[in-house]
Amino acid sequence: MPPTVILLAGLQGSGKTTLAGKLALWLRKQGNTPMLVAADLQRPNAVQQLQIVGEQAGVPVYATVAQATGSAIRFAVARDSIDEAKRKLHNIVIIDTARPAGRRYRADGAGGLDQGRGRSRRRSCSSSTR
Ligand SMILES: Nc1nc2c(ncn2[C@@H]2O[C@H](COP(=O)(O)OP(=O)(O)OP(=O)(O)O)[C@@H](O)[C@H]2O)c(=O)[nH]1
Ligand SMILES: [Mg+2]
Repeated sequence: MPPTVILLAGLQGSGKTTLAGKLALWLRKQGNTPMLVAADLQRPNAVQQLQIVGEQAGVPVYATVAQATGSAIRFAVARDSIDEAKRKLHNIVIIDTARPAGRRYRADGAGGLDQGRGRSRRRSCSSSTR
C-alpha cells in the first residue's frame, strides 16, 4: 500500500516544521511508521531544524540537499522520499516545505499558488494560518 502523504504548506514562520514534529510524534505513538521529509531548501538551516525535530520525535528524516533554489529540486526530494518510504515501509510521509520565493499561498486555499498581490490579503492569509 502506498504511504499517506501529508504536505505542510503555509507562510514563512506559520509553524509548519513545529507541526511536522508534533504530527510525527503523535502518529508514531498511534502505531504508525511516519517519515519526515526536508523539502524546505530555501531557508538556511531549515533541513537541520527538521533533523532536530525528527530526533526529538523519534522519527527518521529524509534529507538529501540542504539548500537549493527553484522548485524542481524540492519536487524531486518530495518524489524520491515517497519511493524511499515505500522501500522502508513507512506508512505516512510528512513533507516540510517552504513558500517559494516571490510567491504566496492563496488565502482561500484554492489553486495552490499565485503571485503576491495586495498587502491586506497577505495579512488575512497570515492570520488565518495560526
Ligand atoms: N504560539 C505558537 N507558536 C508556534 C506554534 N507553532 C510554531 N510556533 C513558533 O513559531 C515559530 C516558527 O515555527 P516553525 O515551525 O519554524 O515555522 P515554519 O512555518 O516552519 O517556518 P519557516 O520554515 O521559516 O517557513 C517558532 O518560534 C515556533 O516555536 C504554535 O502552534 N503556537
Ligand atoms: Mg519550517
